[in-house]
Amino acid sequence: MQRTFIMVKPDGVKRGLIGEIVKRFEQKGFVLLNAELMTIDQSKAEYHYEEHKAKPFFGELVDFITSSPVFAMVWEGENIIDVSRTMIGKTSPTEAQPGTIRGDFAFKKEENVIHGSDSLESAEREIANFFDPLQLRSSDQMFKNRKS
Ligand code: RTP
Ligand code: MG
Repeated sequence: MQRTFIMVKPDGVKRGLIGEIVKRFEQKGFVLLNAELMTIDQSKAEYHYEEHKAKPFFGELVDFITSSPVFAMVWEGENIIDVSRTMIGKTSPTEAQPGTIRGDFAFKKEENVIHGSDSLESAEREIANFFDPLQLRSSDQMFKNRKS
């Protein structure tokens, strides 16, 4: 079972898309392990986007992600890293297919509503940047007392 880090970006929160995005992941059958509405500080943002440090858009990217609250989440499910990237759609909303989150809701590359980890390594690193490992139960633990 894989875990991934999913984040509704400031534009998605402002536009009231948290519920729609959570709904899509729940409908797919993934399990929400933790979530928090939070304002990201500069150092967490720079660490999160470290791979883009040398790119010309890095400063704007960090300014944007720290500009107002994001909705950070950890989700679990089979093959969730690849599947969630497919559900999210291409980085550029003009290329993202209808039916994907970016295809349906975004129209600007710089404001593309949602982030999802792109590999096992980045998922682990991103989850640890935003959540305390002790506050992350597995879905088995969460549902062990559930009847049915
Ligand atoms: P994300 O990390 O946010 O899930 O997006 P991604 O994997 O699809 O795209 P990535 O290449 O990791 O880029 C991170 C974010 O940087 C912004 N970006 N701006 N101005 C530009 O040319 C440019 N290129 C990328 C996007 O908002 C992208 O989501
Ligand atoms: Mg990325």
